[in-house]
Amino acid sequence: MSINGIVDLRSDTVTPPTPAMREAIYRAEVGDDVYGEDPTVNRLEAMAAERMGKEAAIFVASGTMGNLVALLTHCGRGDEVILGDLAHTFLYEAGGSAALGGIHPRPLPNQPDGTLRLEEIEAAIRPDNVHFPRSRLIALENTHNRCHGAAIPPDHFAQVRAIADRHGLKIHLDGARIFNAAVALGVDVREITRYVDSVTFCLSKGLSAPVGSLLCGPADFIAQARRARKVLGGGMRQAGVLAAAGIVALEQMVDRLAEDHRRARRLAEGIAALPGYTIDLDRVQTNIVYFDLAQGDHADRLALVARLKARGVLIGAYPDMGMRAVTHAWVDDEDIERALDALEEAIREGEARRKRDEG
Ligand code: TLP
Repeated sequence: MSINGIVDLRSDTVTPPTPAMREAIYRAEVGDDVYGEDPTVNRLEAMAAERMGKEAAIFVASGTMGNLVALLTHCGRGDEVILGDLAHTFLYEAGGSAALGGIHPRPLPNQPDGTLRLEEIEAAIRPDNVHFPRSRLIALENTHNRCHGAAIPPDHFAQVRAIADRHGLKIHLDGARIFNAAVALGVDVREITRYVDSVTFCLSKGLSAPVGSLLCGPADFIAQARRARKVLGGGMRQAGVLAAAGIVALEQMVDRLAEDHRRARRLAEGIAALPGYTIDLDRVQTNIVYFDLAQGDHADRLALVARLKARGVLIGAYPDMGMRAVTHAWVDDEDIERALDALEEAIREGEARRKRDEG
């Protein structure tokens, strides 16, 4: 399959729209969404709310915007959000909630399975004291990107909910890949989302839509979120052309995520069988595969990335996380074998070069 002949495993965000999405985009009925008059956006929002088991939903430009709108709606200036130190919201969203909302982050160590320790959450909640920020929100993530795409089971959310209720806190879930979690765990997505007040999920990752995410929650929360989205410049007018692809994503692209997980597993097992790489197979649960070079530093990773690119295979390299490959709808079984062949050849070439340079 591949994208323009390239096996692009850098992320599931690279996915172009499917032919069915392009057709739906072409045919989309549109109106001015800032007036609430885009029928396609309205339909997508209703579908999203229903799928997440929430009263209402709002279409936003990206996962980052969905999380930011959620945090701005839950918290005021000087309020505190408790979240994982490996959370996407903490690491990769440009500090938006602090920069734009004056929201104070309280990072706790993410466990390898993506969870937070319950006793650490409890201990992080501030007593009412003039010296402290007000603890307002707990933000979780599922699947957990930096924790190797871990799918976190519903009982963790039930336990965090009990703590939040005891202290009058809200819970937001960054569910950018919530459908990957539900498919991997074999549960309805609502089994997870029932424990959180708000959830963001992305159409533009494994579901293959070109643009967009949904923030879902109670009707009054979403009404307020519309103001926060407007402040951020996210009122998108005839956004029905984008929402149309999102509707196809929800209708056609959820159940097939199991295929991406199966291919990620095949890729991971293939890498484990190759010399020169290390991988923890137990941590591969969904469509994200982290692995690393058995030897070498980040410059060696970048050299490997370049050798893979020359073979038409794109893979990510991170100074603190090693290498990452993400499967998605535009990667088929053949592409996985092609990637494994390229990984084998590229490491051999690197080895040969090193020997030549040494002697
Ligand atoms: N993740 C991207 C990069 O930003 C790292 C990726 O390639 O995985 N939450 C989670 C858990 C995410 O992984 C991402 C994107 C987002 C939020 C942000 O979504 P977008 O890119 O739509 O703003």
